[in-house]
Amino acid sequence: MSPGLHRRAFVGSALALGACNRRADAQPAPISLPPLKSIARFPVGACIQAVHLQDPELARLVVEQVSQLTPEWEMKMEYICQPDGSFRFDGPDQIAAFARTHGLRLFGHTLVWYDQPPGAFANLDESRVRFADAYRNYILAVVGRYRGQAVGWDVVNETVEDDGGGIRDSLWARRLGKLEHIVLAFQHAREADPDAVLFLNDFFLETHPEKRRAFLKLAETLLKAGAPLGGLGTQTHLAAGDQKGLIKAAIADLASLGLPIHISEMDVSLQEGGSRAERLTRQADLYREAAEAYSALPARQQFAFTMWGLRDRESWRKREDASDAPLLFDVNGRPKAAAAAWVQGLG
Ligand code: 9MR
Repeated sequence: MSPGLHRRAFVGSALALGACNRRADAQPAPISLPPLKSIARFPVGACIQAVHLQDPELARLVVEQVSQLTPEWEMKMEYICQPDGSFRFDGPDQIAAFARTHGLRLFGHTLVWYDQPPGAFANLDESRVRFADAYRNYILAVVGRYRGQAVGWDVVNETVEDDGGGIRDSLWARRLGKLEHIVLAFQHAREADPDAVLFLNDFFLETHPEKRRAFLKLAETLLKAGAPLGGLGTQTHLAAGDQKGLIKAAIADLASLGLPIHISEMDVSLQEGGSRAERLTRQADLYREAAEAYSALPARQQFAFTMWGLRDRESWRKREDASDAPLLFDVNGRPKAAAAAWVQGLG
């Protein structure tokens, strides 16, 4: 059976079952899908926290469904960098070990984030350690530790202003320079790992075209400055009320530079957009559109498609609003209509 037929047969039966049940006004029928990674032509990722791996059902779902893991927070400065300036790696090491054991790719997230300047950096005694040296040392230590395993890194996260105005203010920008701290971060990451693909990653690139323009302009500036930028990450945190067509336009636009594209954190919140049933339909439509748009890219630009979690139970958005359900699998790990739509979008 060709992969296409395989995919269509499963999706067809899932959608047909759903339709029968709507007529009977019963509980939605269970949706049966092949593992996402078995039918996508590109790596499929999910974020994870080390503590979540203690749940055997979630661990099983992860191994079954995805081929790449992004640590949800344990590779960030807020976790690694301790108040006295020392580093801890127990959480990210557990995730890296799990990925190795199960043959999954590891993706590093994230080295420099305006939102996470730890006290150790903010209060650095520059008479003892230069800020620029501490910055380089941090990046070398973190990237170097996973060298040979991490296939890529979000080197700089969320650095573009939402109104497209330019590079955000941050501790890093103030101390090292707005553009300079970004160029340096890419250079240090490259020094630590010659093979990892180095990403600029941001959010709202679908819903805010002016931000997308600024993001692309920054990418071009970095390339001209000789920064080893290797890919563009679009987080793709959407809401069910978001307009149709935004994802396709964004992916096509982002791909115009020719760099690999990572859909790096997709989820679709139900917090806005009509009745609950309408929101679930819109959610499925957006997942389908994302899979279609990503599938349309040339293979060399398909780095990976990552969801910001697999089960609704672990989603950061559910922690903010208990009624939210932004992911492909419900709280019990059963595939939702959104999962069937995503599979359908693969073509
Ligand atoms: O989902 C993550 C949540 O568990 C963390 O508490 C939070 C702060 O570290 O970060 C969340 O992930 C964010 C990601 O790192 C960057 N893009 C936005 C994500 C959702 O806030």
